[in-house]
Amino acid sequence: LKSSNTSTTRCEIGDSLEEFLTKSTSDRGLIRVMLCMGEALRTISFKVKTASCGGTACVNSFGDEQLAVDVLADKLLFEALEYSHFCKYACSEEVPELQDKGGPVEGGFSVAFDPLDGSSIVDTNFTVGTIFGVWPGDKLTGVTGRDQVAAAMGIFGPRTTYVLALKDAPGTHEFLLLDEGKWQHVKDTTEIGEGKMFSPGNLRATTDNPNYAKLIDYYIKEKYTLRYTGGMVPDVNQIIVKEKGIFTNVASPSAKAKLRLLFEVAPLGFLIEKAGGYSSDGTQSVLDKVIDNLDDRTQVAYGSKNEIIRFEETLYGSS
Ligand code: AHM
Ligand code: MG
Repeated sequence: LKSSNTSTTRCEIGDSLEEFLTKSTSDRGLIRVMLCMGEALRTISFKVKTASCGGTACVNSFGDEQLAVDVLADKLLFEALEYSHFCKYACSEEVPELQDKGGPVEGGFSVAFDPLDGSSIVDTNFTVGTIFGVWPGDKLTGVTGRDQVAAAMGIFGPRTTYVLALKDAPGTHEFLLLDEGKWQHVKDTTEIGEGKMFSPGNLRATTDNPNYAKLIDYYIKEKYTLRYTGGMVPDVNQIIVKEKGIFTNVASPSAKAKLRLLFEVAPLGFLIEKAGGYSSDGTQSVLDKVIDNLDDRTQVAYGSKNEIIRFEETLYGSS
């Protein structure tokens, strides 16, 4: 792995999270934000294992009210950002309003997150995850995904991983949560190659989006392997880990775009593009879309270069 342009030290597989971050960027504030978020992810991973209810608070066998796991994750992430002392505004998909966390504007960051993407599939024991993007200063609107200085996802499956990318360092990097509670650097991804694997979201849109139906027919005819969990975090993570494939979530008049640009699509776009992959809303990279409102939604595809070219050509006849 090549080190960042701000440091001459080589990052190595096996490094701790702190070692990796210190070698990858000289921005102490950003290191602090990423470490604090790592602490929150570790706690969320334990809570996901035992908190049994999604959506609303529930009562345990002792009669105590327990927070639903998505609400708890939300709280832990806001607290971690405040504790970092470098977060100006924090904003969550759960309540899309800016919260002032007291950090500086100059040298500080604003962070948008989806605390627990796929919280409705916790009880079925599917993999779920946290998604977040880090922007410099105090703006989360009027900016694009390309303005991010870092993005990450926490993945709570058979393994707990923290997958992150920094603007200053090449590649997207996977950290594994070890038994002793430390994050260890286990994988770099710098290229997404070609391979017949598809992950098709919002298939109900194929009923009144004939071009999406045509794209899906192509995957079937070409004998692509179907790998879709209904959780965007594991579905996108498999592209980074397997270094191939495509994820689509396409809209139609009757099945509108659901995924949020700020909280989900832009951070995952940053991770995919830093990993050597491509993203598209049908006509352009999702990283070039201006975030006008905190709640903006979009259709999206992530994948290898040729898959994204095919996606754009099939949907709109250009790329
Ligand atoms: P959520 O943020 O409410 O959990 O919804 C996002 C999830 C994504 O993880 C997934 O790709 C998508 O919703 C699936 O949606 P659907 O089941 O409606 O097709
Ligand atoms: Mg979500």
